Amino acid sequence: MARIRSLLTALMIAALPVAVAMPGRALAQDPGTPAPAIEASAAWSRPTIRGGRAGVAFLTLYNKGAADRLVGVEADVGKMAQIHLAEVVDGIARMRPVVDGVALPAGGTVTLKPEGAHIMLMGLTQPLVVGQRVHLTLRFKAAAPLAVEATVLAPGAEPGMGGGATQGGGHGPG
Ligand SMILES: [Cu+2]
Repeated sequence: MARIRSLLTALMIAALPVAVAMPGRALAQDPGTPAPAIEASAAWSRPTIRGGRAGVAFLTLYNKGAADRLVGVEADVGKMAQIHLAEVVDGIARMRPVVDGVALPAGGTVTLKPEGAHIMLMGLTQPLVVGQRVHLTLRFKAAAPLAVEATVLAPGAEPGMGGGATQGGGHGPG
């Protein structure tokens, strides 16, 4: 009997640290969905000019995770949305679709803006009016799709207030 009792004691002592450690481990494993690796902020759009069939949208992306790329976008207005790059070539401003996406460096902030990469809303059947919300779905090479709401701001207005006025710096000349 003594042997069994000591064996039981030994088992209990061995089991004790495990039992104590369990609740801590359970707490450490958050069952909730992980926070998205990429955050969007300051999403805005512009009202369309009378009869205009194309709109634009801009936003700031903060990539908390590993290096990624913004590779596509969908919008709830118009027939299709594209990622465009505005650039000045030989003194002439022009824009073209970005086929390989926009680089989002790890830990970096990239701002889509009128003079750089932007979201083009094409084939609009209704004008975009001030105060309207445009719902965008951003698609990335690695990260999960991200739903973003862009507010149509009055002409001349930009989301200057509230921080996030970071330089994009993603596209150097040449
Ligand atoms: Cu464009």
